[in-house]
Amino acid sequence: MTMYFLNNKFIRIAALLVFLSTAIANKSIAQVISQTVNTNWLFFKGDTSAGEKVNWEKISLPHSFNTHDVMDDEPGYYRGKTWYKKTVYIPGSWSKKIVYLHFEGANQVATVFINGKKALEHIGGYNAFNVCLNNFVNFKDKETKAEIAVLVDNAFNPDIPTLTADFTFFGGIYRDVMLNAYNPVHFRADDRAARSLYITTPSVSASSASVVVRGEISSNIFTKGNPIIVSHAILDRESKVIAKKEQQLKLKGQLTNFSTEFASIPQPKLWSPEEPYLYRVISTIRDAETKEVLDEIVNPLGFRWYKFTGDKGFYLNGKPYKLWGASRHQDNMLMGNALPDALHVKDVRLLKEMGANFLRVAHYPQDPAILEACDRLGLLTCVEVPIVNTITESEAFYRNSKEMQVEMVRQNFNHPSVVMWAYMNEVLLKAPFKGQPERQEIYYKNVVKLAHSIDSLLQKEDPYRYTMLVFSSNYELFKRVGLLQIPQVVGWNLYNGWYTADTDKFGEHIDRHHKEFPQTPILITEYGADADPRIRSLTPLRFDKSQEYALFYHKEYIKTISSRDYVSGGIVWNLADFNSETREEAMPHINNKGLTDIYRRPKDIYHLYQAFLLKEPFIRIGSRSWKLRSGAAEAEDKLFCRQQVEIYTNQSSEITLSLNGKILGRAMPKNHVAVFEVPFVNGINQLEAIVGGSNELRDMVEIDFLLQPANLKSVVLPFQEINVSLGDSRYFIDEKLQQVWIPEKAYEQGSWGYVGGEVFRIPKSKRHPYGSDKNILGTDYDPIYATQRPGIKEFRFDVPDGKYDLTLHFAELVSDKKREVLVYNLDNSEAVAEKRVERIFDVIVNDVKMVDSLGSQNYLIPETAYNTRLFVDVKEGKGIIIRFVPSKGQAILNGIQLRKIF
Ligand code: GCB
Ligand code: CA
Repeated sequence: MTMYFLNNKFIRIAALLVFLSTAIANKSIAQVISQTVNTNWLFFKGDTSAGEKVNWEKISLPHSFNTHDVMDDEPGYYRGKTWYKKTVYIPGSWSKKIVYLHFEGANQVATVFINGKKALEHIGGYNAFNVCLNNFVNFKDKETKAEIAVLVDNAFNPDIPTLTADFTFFGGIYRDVMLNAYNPVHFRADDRAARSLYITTPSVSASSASVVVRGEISSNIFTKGNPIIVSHAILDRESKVIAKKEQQLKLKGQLTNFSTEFASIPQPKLWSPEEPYLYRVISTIRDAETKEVLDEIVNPLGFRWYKFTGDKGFYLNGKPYKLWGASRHQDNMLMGNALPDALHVKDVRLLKEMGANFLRVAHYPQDPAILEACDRLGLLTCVEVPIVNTITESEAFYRNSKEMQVEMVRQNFNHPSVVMWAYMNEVLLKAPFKGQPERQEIYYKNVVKLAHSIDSLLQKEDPYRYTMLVFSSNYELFKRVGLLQIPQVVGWNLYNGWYTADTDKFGEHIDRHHKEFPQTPILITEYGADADPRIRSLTPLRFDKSQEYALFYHKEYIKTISSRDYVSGGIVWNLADFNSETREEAMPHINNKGLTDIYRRPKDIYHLYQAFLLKEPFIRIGSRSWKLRSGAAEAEDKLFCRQQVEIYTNQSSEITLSLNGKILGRAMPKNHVAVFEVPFVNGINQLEAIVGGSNELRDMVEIDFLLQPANLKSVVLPFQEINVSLGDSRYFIDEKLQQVWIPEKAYEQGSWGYVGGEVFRIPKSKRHPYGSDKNILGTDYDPIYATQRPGIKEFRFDVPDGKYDLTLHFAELVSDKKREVLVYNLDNSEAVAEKRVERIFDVIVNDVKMVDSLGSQNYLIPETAYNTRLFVDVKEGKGIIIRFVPSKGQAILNGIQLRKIF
């Protein structure tokens, strides 16, 4: 008996083991296999059929073919056909699977060939697309090869947004490519390349939330009529199942719909930027008979409710909530748009660490890693399609625009961070048909018609989120044609104080809109000022590209936005400096409006926002990246130079600043900023700022100051070197050479400076206070060469005797080269035609004609840098006198450097 029982028990245990192991085996079958196929691709830049004998380059994805040609001095970059190819291996164990090749994005038209057959053409550079391999490959029980070739073309195409914009249309397969293997019965994988499973939360409150999960299941004709069970489990952060629903369905053949509602989840933990609590929804398909798991998907779920209002701005989870954040482009220095996920995530972190709560994913949908990070780290977002500046009045353009919109919504649907979909950016900025008013009215009508149809399409695709259209400053026009009245939220990109004078006009603009349309919610979707990370100024001016002007500008905007309840928030343009190939000015090809530079190193404005936004105690000494400084000693016996330093903090008590261990003074922060005059000494200056009593906070920086002697013959402070930018009132920091350029000044006895001439200004320029706005070719030191002193008579240095290294820098800034109106020029002024100037002059150094007949006939090629180094022996206490003697036109000088050798 005992024996029998034992045996029986043994059998039962054995049976259980068998059952468990098959259950585990079934589970593992259910796991969707999703793997990247990024390595070992072959690439060819050019127009050839796949397989032709050409030199293929070995590359890995993500890949762009415009990483370097967007930075060189040649205008334009490659926009045309390229080929990518790769052999993909389908293992024998996948012979019964449905296998998709999934592209996260390729710019901008991709045609995929599988084993030589055209499988798909996808239009648009910023959404995913996929192709089912089963239609082209005969899977076998042993490994099967598939030859993949992709024709990627980023040529201008009038039927495809974006047509023109202030960013670069990098071509390439620049995001991940995956192989995804499913069972024949699976959640649909080709709903515009999205998995067809859409989660909404129709009602959420602190006490209860509802959840609806709907979608489609794909299967084949052989499974028609088979019963399946679709279940959805909601798990909290601890992976505890808090709700579960299942429904039994019969497969209909190719597609079977499902929809499940969780009517009430009690006391949901809410998602917010401060507490981004994520639940997970695990959705499963099982065979109703065998209970075998056929497919399973996990999605994030966040419970939050929100509204945009006309009078009180945005509300999150029942409370007024001001949005602060930035827009973001997806490129990086010399990488184009081809970034590994880690760099995408890093950007989201940067924004989060600034204290922001909002990311505008501009001007196009970005890598999936972005929204995943926003869900996880807590940032609200909006995503938009890249209809920028203009449209084409063609059926194809309308169709492509709408198709992009649908792809965007479906592919990014299950992200709690997304609260808005947007669809046009400054769309009347470059309206065609200038001078044909009647034709232009028709164009406006077509834009309005497209806007209407996109807006209603969006509301149909996703009734739970807001629609937004983003406008530039031309209020009258947008209102008159009726565009302003279409979206649920109006986004304003306003640059008063940048492209146009006067920051005060910003407040007036939005107040007017609010007065005329009090019901319409307003978000400031863009504002910003260029700040070249190398340029500093103690006398900042609009368009001088200095970090200091950007600070002034942002302080003004923060004030205006935060003092108006009706404004939903302020979104800075842009998180980081980004590539815009057509740009010229101080840093050609780069838009410098970032809160960080293109390498993601924070600028001062980033720290200003930290002080303004962060909740945890914060203090930072401003201009921390201005570590190399220079200036003249106040007097021969006053061996210091006073310059201003700002301290940023969110504390409201007194700040103490000390220099090299000695207390300099105390100041109360006003609007998060305390200002100190620091008497910098020659060499290392250690600054330390301290705030607070018991919870003391401190910050320290070391600044290397090159103090110029007041009298160059000084023995206590001997002259070493000096770098001066002519026609300039800024400082230029050259980190590579560890040099600082300082602004020009007029000559004073005992010191240095120019004699004669005037500051170069662009005739009739409404923007640049001085200097040229051109890309100076052959140099990275554009700011030095773009400023100049025409008519200069002399430059003098009253240096002591010795041997000197003297470098003179010149660039002809005037030319008759025809210039295009720059795409990004928001003040819409035309390029002014110039007449070429002729000049010839000698440079005479201490009575020796060292440069004979420099001029337009030899080295002074318009818009091109020219410099020459000379060696000077100074004797008999005469110092250096450089005379510029013209024989035709005026002499010029753009920069000068002097270094004592011994
Ligand atoms: C804008 C555009 C953005 C530009 C920005 C600028 O209004 O929306 O794409 O980059 O201005 O910096 O000019
Ligand atoms: Ca200069």
